[in-house]
Amino acid sequence: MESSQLLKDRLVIAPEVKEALQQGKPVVALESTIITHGMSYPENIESAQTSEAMIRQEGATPATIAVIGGKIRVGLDADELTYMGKNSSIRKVSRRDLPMILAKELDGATTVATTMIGAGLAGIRVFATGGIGGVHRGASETFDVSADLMELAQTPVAVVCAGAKSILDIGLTLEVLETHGVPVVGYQTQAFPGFYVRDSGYGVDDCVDDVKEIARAMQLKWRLGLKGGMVVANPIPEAYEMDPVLIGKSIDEAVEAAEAQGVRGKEITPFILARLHRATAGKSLAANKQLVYHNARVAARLAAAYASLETQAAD
Ligand code: PSU
Ligand code: MN
Repeated sequence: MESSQLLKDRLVIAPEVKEALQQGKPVVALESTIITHGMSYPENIESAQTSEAMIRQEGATPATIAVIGGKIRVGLDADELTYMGKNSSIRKVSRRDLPMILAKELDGATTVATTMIGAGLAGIRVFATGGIGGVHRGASETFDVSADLMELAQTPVAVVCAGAKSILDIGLTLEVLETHGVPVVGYQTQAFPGFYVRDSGYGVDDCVDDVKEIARAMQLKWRLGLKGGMVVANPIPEAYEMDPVLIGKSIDEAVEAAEAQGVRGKEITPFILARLHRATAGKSLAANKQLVYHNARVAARLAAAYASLETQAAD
């Protein structure tokens, strides 16, 4: 089979998303691991639907990405979204898992890495999520470095996120991004955000106040043939920020519990997230939702700015 036919077969772009892309309108990708492994039912569906609604409010088209029945779906309808949200047994699929999941025609929840792959194949350049994966604490022993970072090094998608949780080693995560040539831009902030908190204690390379400037950098990067993505770090709104000391303590405890219980590999991130939500009596979940909504809004504005630059260039 011709490779283009094979791709057509395995990459199913929802009609609404396809039309928006063909017309050069803004589209924002969303991941599905946050639905299956990042939050539990029914909050996961509520959060996914609200994120899509935020993107629409800003005049862009949302495209939640997931693998269903061995096809990469770009843009889910309400039933598909509910299906993902209700099936916590769906596998978390990162780059290395994708070939077998497709070959076996299974379902899979896409991480930041695989969502970037789907977005890249579909021609979507902006993606909103909560936090990216990174270098785990103790990685010098475990080698646990999220495939998200290597994806950012090679796939041309800008990822709007609230930084990364301190379940990770933020300093090492930023080092790896630097090594791989991934720009880390702070949106209206000098500090690299720490997910639940606005400042992780680390800085960003550049602070940008206007999404147009980020769009310009994306366009230049890709026109110059510099491969890979960008991290757009967008801090949680002040009103929803958590107490750094309290959340820091809960995170330390969750990381220790994961270690003590021998949780390994791809199970670590979901284990820690679920434990945190319980330990904070849902406060971390509430913050998590709000920061995702904020990222969705900023991503939609960025996608609009980028789409408008690209249409001007085409005229
Ligand atoms: N960080 C979060 N929430 C999440 C994730 C990360 O704050 O839900 C998910 C994302 O899908 C991310 C993945 O791509 O976890 C990273 O997993 P790992 O550390 O196993 O690479
Ligand atoms: Mn890992």
